[in-house]
Amino acid sequence: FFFSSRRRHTRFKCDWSSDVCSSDLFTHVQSGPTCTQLLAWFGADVIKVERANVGDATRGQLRDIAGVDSLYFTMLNHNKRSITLDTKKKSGRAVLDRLIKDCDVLVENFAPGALDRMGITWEHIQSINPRMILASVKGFGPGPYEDCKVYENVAQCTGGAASTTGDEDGIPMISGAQIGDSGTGLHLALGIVTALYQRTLTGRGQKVLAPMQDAVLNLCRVKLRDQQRLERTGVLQEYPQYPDAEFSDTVPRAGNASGGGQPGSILKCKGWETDSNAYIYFIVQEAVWPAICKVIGEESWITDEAFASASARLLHLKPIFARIEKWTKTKTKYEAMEILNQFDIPCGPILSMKEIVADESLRQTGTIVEVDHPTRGKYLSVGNPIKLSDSPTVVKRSPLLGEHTDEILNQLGYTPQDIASLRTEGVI
Ligand code: CAO
Repeated sequence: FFFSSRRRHTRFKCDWSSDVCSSDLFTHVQSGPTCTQLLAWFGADVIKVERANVGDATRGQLRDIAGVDSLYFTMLNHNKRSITLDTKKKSGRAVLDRLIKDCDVLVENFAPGALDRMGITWEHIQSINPRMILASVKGFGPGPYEDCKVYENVAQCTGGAASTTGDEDGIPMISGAQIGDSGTGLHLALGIVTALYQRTLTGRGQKVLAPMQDAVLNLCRVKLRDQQRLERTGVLQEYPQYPDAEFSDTVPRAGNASGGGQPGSILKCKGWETDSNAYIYFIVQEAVWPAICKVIGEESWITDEAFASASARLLHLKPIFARIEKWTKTKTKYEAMEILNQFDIPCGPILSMKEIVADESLRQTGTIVEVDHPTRGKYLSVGNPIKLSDSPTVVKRSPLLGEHTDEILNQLGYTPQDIASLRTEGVI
């Protein structure tokens, strides 16, 4: 993936209102494509470089329709163009060098060392285009594991998420949210935008590295906070282990307890016996404690010393949530939400993917979009979750493998004869 202010004035057309364009190079699977998709949504011209006849492995993974690009691929590669290129062949490398010359940012998330093995070292890139920004996702930063390949769940484990997620007495747990892949892609996108801005001041490109372990740890910041609190005080009062169980010397898993200063829990709602998502997340926010007591019919708890203060309540969270749940079980999660909202009590229903898909407001804001694809037909995707008031995102379908090869080569100055011979050589 690349950005270029120069290209805007030369061969590549930029549809960004600012002076930066981009093309995507060498991202595959999820982390890199998440990053470049975001940049594409913000108007960057993203060129996805894929191996001829092979493409990003995710095109064929988890397929729901035979022979058609998977949802895995289509949902991570909107608004991009695709060129096929064998960068291990001499003439393929020459095309790549042309791209490096003309583009601004090269984004890659290959296994460690793969780019160097291709001969695309930082020195080589700099010699062709000193303004180039080289942005990489790797599993780990410099250290004992820097040469390791990493996938999502490995990052969740090494970044501290798995050891701090799960039932209090259960095994480490992986989150459904792709914090290792998509989370790292988000971090990388911010690094790229920052490097681009710095380049406007210095005139020089730089390397941007987002290691997956580091990104996950950044998202687990509160757990490192808790580790230090535990070492100092020996307890974590808002954790479900308190006050009955012993704490060890490391942050335990906290089930569904709220990580913040306001205790929270997942509570059953009407229909929980048959509906696996008939639950609500309920937060006992200090400011609304009197309102909570009134709603659940325990007005005496407003002044009862055992419950009146937040610190006193920490000793009785289990009976408090059990009593609130007695009330939530009499309501559906939506009824409970409606009543609790009237009193500004923070809560949220546990929404299934099916319910989210049906959410009209998410469709209206473009966070859920319907996209048409030439071989797949219509499918749903998550649109740009970041909203800019002057720059609304238009989500365009992902490219077919090599769909823009000729167009891009032509923009780079290759003639139809050149393109034909690259095709005969098996380079594109
Ligand atoms: N032309 C020629 N060769 C190409 C090419 C092209 N257009 N595109 C890729 N290749 C080659 C690479 O150069 C590499 O060759 P070498 O092994 O000879 O150096 C080879 O294809 C495979 O690349 P890879 O090692 O990155 O791919 P993999 O499937 O073995 O590993 C992954 C995948 C994700 C584990 C690894 O890329 C990785 O650790 N990436 C960094 C961390 C990351 O982003 N993980 C997130 C993955 S999403 O869960």
